[in-house]
Amino acid sequence: MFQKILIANRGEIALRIIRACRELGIQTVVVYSTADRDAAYLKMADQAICIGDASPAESYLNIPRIISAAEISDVEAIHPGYGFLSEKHHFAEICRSCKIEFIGPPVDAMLALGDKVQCKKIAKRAKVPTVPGSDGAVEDEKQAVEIASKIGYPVIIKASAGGGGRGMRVAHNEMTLRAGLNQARAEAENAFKDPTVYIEKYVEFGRHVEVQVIADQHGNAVHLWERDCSMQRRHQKLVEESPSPFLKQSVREELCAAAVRLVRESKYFNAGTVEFLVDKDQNFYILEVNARIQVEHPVTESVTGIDLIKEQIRVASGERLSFVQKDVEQRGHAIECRINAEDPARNFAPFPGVIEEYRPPGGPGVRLDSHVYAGYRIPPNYDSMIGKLIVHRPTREQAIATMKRALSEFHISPIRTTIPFHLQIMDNEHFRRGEVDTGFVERVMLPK
Ligand code: MV4
Repeated sequence: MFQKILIANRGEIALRIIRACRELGIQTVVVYSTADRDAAYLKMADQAICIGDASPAESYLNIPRIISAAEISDVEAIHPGYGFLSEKHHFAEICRSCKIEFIGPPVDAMLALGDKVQCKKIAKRAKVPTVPGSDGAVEDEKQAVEIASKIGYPVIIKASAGGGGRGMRVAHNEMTLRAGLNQARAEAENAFKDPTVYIEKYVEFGRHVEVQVIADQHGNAVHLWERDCSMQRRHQKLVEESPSPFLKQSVREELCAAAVRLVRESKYFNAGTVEFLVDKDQNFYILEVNARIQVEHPVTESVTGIDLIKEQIRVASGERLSFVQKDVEQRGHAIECRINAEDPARNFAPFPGVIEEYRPPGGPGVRLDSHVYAGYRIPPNYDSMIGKLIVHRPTREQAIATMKRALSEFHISPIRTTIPFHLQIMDNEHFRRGEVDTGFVERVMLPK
C-alpha cells in the first residue's frame, strides 16, 4: 500500500479522499490554487502546496506544477478525483513515466474507452447491447443518409471524442441530418481536434442508468449495482439513486453483468462507470464509460457498504479487491441530491460569495459530503457544487421522507442554492412514482 499520495483536486472530493487516506493510514498532500487558500480541508491534509492562481489552467489543470509538487513532497501516487485531469490519458502517462502511480485506469484502456467509436466496437465484442447505428465513423452525407433511412428517424449525431452530452445533435429528417452532420463535424474538430462523428437511432424518453464497476490488476472485476441518474438538467445530474426505481430485477442483473463483460474485454482496472440508456420497454444500450470515480459514488457506497475511494486506492497500489461479487449486496435505498450554489429562480445562475449562516442536516440515515462551513467563501472560478446530501433507508418511500426532512433542516444563507428545487423534486408525483426520463426536468419541472 502507498504511504503518501497527492490529491490533484479541490472541494468536497479532495476532502473525501483525505478522509479515506486517513482511515487507510496514508499521508496526504493536497494542492490548491490561490482561490482556495482559506479552505479548511487544507488543514486536514498532512501537507498543502499552493500551485498557482485561481484559473484552472494555472493550477488544477497545470501538469508541470502538479508533477513538481508531487516530486517535492515525494509522493508515490496521485489521486485525480473527478473532472480536471482525471480522464486525461496524457496526464496518466506523465505520472507513470515519472514513477508516480496515477490512481486511475491503464492508459490503453483510457484511450480505447474515451473514443466512443472504439468503445462501441469493444462493447460489441463483449456482447454488450449498442444502439443501432453507423457501426463506426460516418464519412460523408451520403453514407449518413443511407444509414438513417435504414434505421429510421430521429437519429442522433455524436462526436467520437465527445461525451457527457457534448457535441451531440438530433436530426428528424434528411435535411436536418445533412446540416447537423457538417455542424457536428466542425464542432468536434474545434472542441476535440478530432472530427470523427457517428450516428445512432435516437432513443426517446430514455433513462440514464449507470453501473458502478471496479477491477483490480489481478483480473478481478465486479459490479456494485446501478444508479439511476435520469433527473438531470442540461446534462448536469441533480438527483441520483440506487436501486433504479424503474428496472425489473432480471434486467438489472443483465445490465450489471454486461458492464462487467465490457470491463473484462477492455482490460480495465480502477473504479469506473458504464453508462446505459434504458428505453420504455427496458431495452438497454451502452452509451459510454466514465474511467474515473464519479460525483455520485456515495449512493453506491450506501447500498453496498463498500468504501469506493479506499478500494480504488487499494487496486491502484496493486492490491487485490477486498471482496468478491457475491459479497456485494444492494441493501435498502439511497438517494443523493447535489447541492449547488446556484439560483434556481435565475436559470440556475452560479451564486458565489460568503456563506454567513450554515446549519447542516444530520440524524439517522443522513450523510453530507461537503467542504463548506459558516464563513466559507465560494470562489467564482469553479463548479458550483458545494456539497452532496445522501440518505440511506430501507425503502425508497422512507428515503424520500428522510431526504425531505434533511433538505428542510439544511439552512444556508445568504447564498442561493438548489435546496428548494430538490424539495420540489421530492414532492413531484412523477418522481415519487419513479417515472422520470432524461428530458423530465426541462419538460415537466421547468417548462418555458
Ligand atoms: C442518446 C440519447 C438518445 N438516443 N443516444 C447524452 C449524454 C451522452 N452520454 C449520451 N446522451 C444521450 N445519448 C441515443 N442514441 C439521449 C442522450 C441524452 C441523455 C443521456 C443520458 C442522460 C441525459 C441525457 C440528456 C439528453 C440526451
